[in-house]
Amino acid sequence: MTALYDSAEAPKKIILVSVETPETEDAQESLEELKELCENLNSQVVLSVLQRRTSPHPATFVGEGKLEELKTAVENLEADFVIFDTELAPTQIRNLEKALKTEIKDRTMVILDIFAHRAVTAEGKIQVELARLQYMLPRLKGSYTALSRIGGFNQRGAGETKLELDKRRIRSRITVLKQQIRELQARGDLQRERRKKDAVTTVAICGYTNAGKSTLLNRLTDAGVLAEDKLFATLSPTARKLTLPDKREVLLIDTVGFIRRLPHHLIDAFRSTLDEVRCADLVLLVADASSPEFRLHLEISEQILDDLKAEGARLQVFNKCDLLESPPPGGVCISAKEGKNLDALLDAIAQKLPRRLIEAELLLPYAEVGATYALKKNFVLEEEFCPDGILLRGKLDFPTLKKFAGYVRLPSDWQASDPAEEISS
Ligand SMILES: Nc1nc2c(ncn2[C@@H]2O[C@H](COP(=O)(O)OP(=O)(O)OP(=O)(O)O)[C@@H](O)[C@H]2O)c(=O)[nH]1
Ligand SMILES: [Mg+2]
Repeated sequence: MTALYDSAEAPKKIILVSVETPETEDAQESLEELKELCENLNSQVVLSVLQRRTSPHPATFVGEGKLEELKTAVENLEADFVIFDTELAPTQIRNLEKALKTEIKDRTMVILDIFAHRAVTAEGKIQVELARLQYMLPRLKGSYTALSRIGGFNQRGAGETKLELDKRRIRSRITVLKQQIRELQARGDLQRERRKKDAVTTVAICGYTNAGKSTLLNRLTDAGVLAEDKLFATLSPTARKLTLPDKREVLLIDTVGFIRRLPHHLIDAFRSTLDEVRCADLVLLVADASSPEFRLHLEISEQILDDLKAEGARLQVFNKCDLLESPPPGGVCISAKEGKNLDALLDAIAQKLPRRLIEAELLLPYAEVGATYALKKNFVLEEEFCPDGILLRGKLDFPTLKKFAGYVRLPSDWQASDPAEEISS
């Protein structure tokens, strides 16, 4: 399995193949997307083939006749790869390699190649390596060159014993990587636990790849995150503090993009990254509204969020509205690039975010009595006049709690990590 690169070398010639069945009605759109994925890896698609069948052929994905056509096309067009828009079974790869006499890839492999190429942080690299190895392990026999991109495995001649040895090495590498990922996950859990204790509210920016998520984070917080016109530019989460119009501070988190048929190995391997999304109080579902497919992109993103069991509220954000004549209905329309309508977005975020209320007592000296009016109006349930001040009991939000920190008396059994009662603000 040779990886595709987006380097300066001559583009690889590629033939794309898909099968449309009654179950896969979006085959054409998915094929277009695969083409874009390949072009992100410096490849030139020389032919796209879509076959309609009631179901994919179990042995070769496409039917016999189509296979013959493909064989001729590979020869005539001198294709370097034939890429199938699906996740092929190991035996299908073997059969296809034998029949077409060229290297075979599938959609999962292309996505893994992109991720491998984009991974910069140590965390990203571990996650991608695990996903790749898990994907490759059952496919090793069919494609012996699979190991060429993985460090630490030297390739001598092929052979059953060597293959078994490599498999064992890969398995033990997988065990090591899984352990490292568990540690990352534990670190993430700890961080979230601490945030919860400090009543920090988190907002995750999610959505299809290239929707403008990193651009939005940069625009709102000067984060300086890499934002580029390429798929999966961001793999590791970046968090920055953001102050909302109502003075609340939240943590805004940019993270990995989604795509249809996101390989499940990647979802598993990126669990620690995706935990940020799963646990966020609010998810901003950003879509590129200038794409004719953006409603579908939103649907796919929502589906992935459901699969992840994302807990937070959701807010649809239609980005790139600078490219549109009239804004589409149903979401907050913005232009992250041009900074348009961001005030409305911030207001919508504040409105959607649950306000955490913490039960507390305040012993306010009589000199501070002026503050009681605002407090009583918003939070106070009871008041009592004591010799050294007014004792107020009620539920406060975190900014107020911070403001009056010097006067606050929390109940003795109160713990900051208690799930504070939440109401919609
Ligand atoms: N016209 C226009 N382009 C935008 C806007 N927002 C982002 N872009 C462009 O869209 C491309 C992708 O932006 P990113 O911010 O990297 O997108 P992303 O969602 O973070 O993408 P991944 O990290 O790859 O998932 C870049 O070329 C941006 O300049 C916008 O409001 N209008
Ligand atoms: Mg990004």
